[in-house]
Amino acid sequence: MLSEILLPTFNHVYDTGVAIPRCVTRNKLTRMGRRTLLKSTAALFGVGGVLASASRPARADHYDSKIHYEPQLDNENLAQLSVQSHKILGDGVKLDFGDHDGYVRLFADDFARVSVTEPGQAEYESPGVANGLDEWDAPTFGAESTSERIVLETESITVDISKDPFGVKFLDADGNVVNEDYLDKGTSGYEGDKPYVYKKTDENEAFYGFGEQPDMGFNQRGEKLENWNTDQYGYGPDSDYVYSSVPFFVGLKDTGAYGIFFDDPYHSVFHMADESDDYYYFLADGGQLTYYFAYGPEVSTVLDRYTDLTGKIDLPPKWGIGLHQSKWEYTAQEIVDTAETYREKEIPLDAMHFDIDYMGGEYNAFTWDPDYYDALQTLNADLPELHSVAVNDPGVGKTTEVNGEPYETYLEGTENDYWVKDADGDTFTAEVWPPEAVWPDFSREEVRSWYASQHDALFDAGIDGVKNDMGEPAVFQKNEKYDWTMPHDNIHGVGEDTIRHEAYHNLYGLDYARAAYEAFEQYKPEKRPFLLNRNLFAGGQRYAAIWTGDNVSSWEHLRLSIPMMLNLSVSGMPFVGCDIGGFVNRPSPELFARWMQAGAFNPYCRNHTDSHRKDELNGPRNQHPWTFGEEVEAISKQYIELRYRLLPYLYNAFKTASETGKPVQQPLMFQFQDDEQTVDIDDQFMFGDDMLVAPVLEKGATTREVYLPEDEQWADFWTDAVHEGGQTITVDAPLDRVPLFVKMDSIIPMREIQQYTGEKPLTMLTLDTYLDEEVSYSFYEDDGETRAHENGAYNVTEFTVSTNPGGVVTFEREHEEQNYDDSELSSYLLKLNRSEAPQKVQAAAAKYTAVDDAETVTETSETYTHSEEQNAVLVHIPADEDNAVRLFFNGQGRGPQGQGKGRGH
Ligand code: MIG
Repeated sequence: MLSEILLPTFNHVYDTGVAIPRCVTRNKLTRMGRRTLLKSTAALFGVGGVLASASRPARADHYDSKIHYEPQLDNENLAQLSVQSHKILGDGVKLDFGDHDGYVRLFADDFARVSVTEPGQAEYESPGVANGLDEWDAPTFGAESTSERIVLETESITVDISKDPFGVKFLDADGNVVNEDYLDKGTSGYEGDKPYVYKKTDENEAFYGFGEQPDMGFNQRGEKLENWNTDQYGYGPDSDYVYSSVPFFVGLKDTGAYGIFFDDPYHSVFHMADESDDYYYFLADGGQLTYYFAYGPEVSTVLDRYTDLTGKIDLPPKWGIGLHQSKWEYTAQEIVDTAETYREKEIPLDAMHFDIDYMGGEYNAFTWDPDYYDALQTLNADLPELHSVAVNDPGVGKTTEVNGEPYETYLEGTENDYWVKDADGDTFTAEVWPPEAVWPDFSREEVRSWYASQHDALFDAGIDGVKNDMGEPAVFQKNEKYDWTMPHDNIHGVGEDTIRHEAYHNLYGLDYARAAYEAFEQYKPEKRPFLLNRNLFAGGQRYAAIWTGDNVSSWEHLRLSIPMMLNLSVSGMPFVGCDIGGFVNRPSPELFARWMQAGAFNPYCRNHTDSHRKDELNGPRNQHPWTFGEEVEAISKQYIELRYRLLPYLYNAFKTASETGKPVQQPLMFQFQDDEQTVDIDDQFMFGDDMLVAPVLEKGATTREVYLPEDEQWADFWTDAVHEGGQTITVDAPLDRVPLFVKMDSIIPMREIQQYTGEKPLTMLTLDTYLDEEVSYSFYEDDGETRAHENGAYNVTEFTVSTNPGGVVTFEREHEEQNYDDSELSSYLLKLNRSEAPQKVQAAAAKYTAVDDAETVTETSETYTHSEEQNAVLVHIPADEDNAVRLFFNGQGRGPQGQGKGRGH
């Protein structure tokens, strides 16, 4: 019974072996009142009066298994479409199937869309699409038809359409079939209301993407994947779906890569050769059959096209990619204390999160609990550089007053009739964090703008960023078709434009993000937004970063986080992170250290954990770097510092992501798709283009196997040893070491450690250089926080370092763009790794001075030294040096070691 929902039960035992208690009924809690409960809970757990904030216990439903409804096809009843007539259009062809229409549109010479519609119906473009058909210029193409086929041909692809049965085949310019309908069961079309497509596959084809999937494997061949946004507390590899939906995937086979985006927000299911090695298929519970096909053959081209369609990320503010610290049910004082402890311990930190505890009354969005409001003022006064992020929930408390004041959000929304309706057309009311809540109908533009305008309550208080939670939307109730959300027959929209919840469900979070994004445009137009969403649809990357929700502090989840983030990255969402340390339960010291080491390389880097309720049962009260003893603290600090040292490199990777959709955290197959060994690797990744990270994911491990992709040489970041690619090596990985490699011929731009991203201007850029033959790097710089870069206020400097005959290494820099006037970058510290001492260094005829130690080089322009310890040459080059700088080595060709292919260490 709904009214007797229980607290967490012992049925959920995580691999820490600790069960979560089920003891008190919800009814009893309500009767007891929250404050009483807090006291008694605190007494029970022996934590004294520390739980000062309002708190309602985690709900049983969170832990319960949910109904699993899954749309399925009746295979006996598939469509048999055939083309009866057709008409060539300016950008493709219109097909007449009699009872349906069809369109194949060419968006670009390597990008097409296939739709099957009701007769006369327009082709569907979901709100996930940022740049629809109108934004593209049709490519030049040739069209031919015979009685059997219609063939459209662009410079890159041929679309070969068979008329009877209707089937679509994509070929590359050499005539190889890249992708083709599987026609043995019928044609693509509709089974009842369900659109579907069957495609041929062969055994060697791999599949990636599919948005947020809680699967241990990265390659999804052989898997069934579903998309239905669901609040899945403590999800695991057996969960059917989690918080976000991206019905897009990349197929990789001998002809290269291609992508398919099934633009249908209904509950969708992808059967990726799970039933047969000959075919895969995808379907949805309703909606229109519309999918996009992007031809590679490079994975990067596919992602670029897909994000041309659905949008790229905004370049984040720098503080958004520093470390964030968070916890549900910090007391107000703990938020301040935690931030201050970071500073005392000199562990870099950019942002503190205010979880829902800050809200006034019973979790009323856009109101404040006075204690938390005061804490924010204290933080902003004492640590003005620190940023703050407020967690928001879409459920608006059905109450006319909060803190004795009129609750404007509820009152205005009600007056304007902005809430989602139930099947009868009445305002839908249910429990979420507020005991009775209503939900803004984000499908309506005026509701989004109004909702955006509510954010002054956060921004005026001094909040900088927003984390949108619970937008699946999560609702604390069971239903007929799907649990823990709205009933599927709720209604969104007004007038002619109404749709049922099940048609809109997967878009709710996207439009929630869109509304919050608009809040930044309304109130902080100059600044870049920082918005983090749990719940998105395809295209959500253009509004928000994403984190993978309520993971668990377990080794399994540390391992799981990597393929989850990689597949999100391949789904157009490169600004991704997981709760470092795990959300549910508490990690062991070893697990925390390993997670911090891996998490320092997450594109979005946040330590976050669950409420105090489970502390006393499952481990320490908090999950801070210093919670687990000195050793773990030192390790955490070391890796957080490394992230901050790598900030110029990381920020540049974000810049590229914002331009091309390229992942910041890349699966190995992204750059090395021709190396078959990489296709299944799900426990390693590239951090940016040049660093390979192989986190330790096993309890007790002190070594780890690392696969190094072929046709490259790889330098061990810690030892400088160079290894040939195309082999698996075993490396030492004591607790303080994450295996880390740098591709030879790369420059990693780095800087000094800061306590937060804007602490010190960038005056000296270290160019950590791993030279084999020649390397170039384009370094991007801007103010890191405003939108001025969108109007050109940025600099791009290209560095080239090359080896030349006669033992000369040449450094050159070229200013490619110089429109950011506030740059204070005045020198480069060239660090040429794996090098012996040069005889001399000079720029044109001007000789640089040899000095004894690294410190003097750092301080003095036009000097250099050789460091035995670092096995590197350091050269201090002024930024206005227009001449090439040459390093002359003794004799013939005795420059950096590792020069020339195949020289090991
Ligand atoms: O129902 O705001 O995923 O990050 O701390 C749980 C409290 C609500 C779930 C989020 C988590 C957040 C928590 N929220």
